[in-house]
Amino acid sequence: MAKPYIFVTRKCSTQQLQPLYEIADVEMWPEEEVPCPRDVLLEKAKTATGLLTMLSDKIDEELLSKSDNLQVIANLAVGYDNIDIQYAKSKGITVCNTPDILTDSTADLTFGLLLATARRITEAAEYVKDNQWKSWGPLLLAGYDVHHKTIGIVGMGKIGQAVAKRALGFDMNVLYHNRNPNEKVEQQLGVQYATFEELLTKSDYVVCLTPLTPQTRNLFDFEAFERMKNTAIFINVSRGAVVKEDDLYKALTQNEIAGCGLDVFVNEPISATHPLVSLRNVVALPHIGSASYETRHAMMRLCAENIYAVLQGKKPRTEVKL
Ligand code: 8YV
Repeated sequence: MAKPYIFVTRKCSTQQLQPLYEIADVEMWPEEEVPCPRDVLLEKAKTATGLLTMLSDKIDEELLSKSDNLQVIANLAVGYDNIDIQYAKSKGITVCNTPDILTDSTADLTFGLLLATARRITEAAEYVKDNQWKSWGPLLLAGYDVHHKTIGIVGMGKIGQAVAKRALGFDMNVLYHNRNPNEKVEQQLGVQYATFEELLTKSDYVVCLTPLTPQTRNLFDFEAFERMKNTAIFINVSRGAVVKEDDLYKALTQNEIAGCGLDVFVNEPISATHPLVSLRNVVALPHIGSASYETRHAMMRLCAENIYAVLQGKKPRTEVKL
């Protein structure tokens, strides 16, 4: 019997994918940073038994309808808004993601981005590197305090809770908004539920960690930014499309808010000419929420483990449920 064929859409560590090589023919797109072109992905998917995909791969009806051998898709991310889950399920394809193992790394990055934006850390480091440090003034590169301020977390899932724990370590007052209040989390962490509007009005730091769904698309529009304090800082580590980027630009240039830290954008990758990047009070990162060696390797191993399990007729560890 022919071996299963697995296509991996970006260069990953073969060591982390080792179990797959034992049971399947594994082909990997050779580039780490250049995405596999759409036509190549469509072609490979036609015969693949398994796909190991990234967020930038659009796994839609066009692709899935022609992938008659496909049994499993393992997405190297906790989010899966790049995959038509409903359609995949209707074809009997198992879809897996990588939850939990990236929670702490993503929370670390979120808090780091918050600190960098509030205290202008990246700007200050560039100031020294650009040889601009010629003298010293009492308000040179002054930013905003983080400790003892109010943070409002939109999306109190696992990453939201991990960010809340870090915020509590900085003596912050923690508000959160979620589809439903979570009493257990409130009791465990001492955080407080707020309506979306209340959270926007009261928070010094508004942190977006909600998944992208039809309900959360464009959630942060001009009206939302207008509600925030003029000294508020907005942080987005979820998905770019949760924000109306033109409205965010307008809010920043009209001083509706004081700054923002963004790890995600509507169309990634962005270039240095992106209007938001041109602003002094914006810290922009290239979607690196979970990008530590330890976590990305663990994510690769989990993807491999999930594909392996499905191909052996077993239940994968982390299947996306509808
Ligand atoms: C991914 C992410 O690792 O997990 C997610 O949903 O956004 C990141 O952690 C990255 O986008 C690679 O697919």
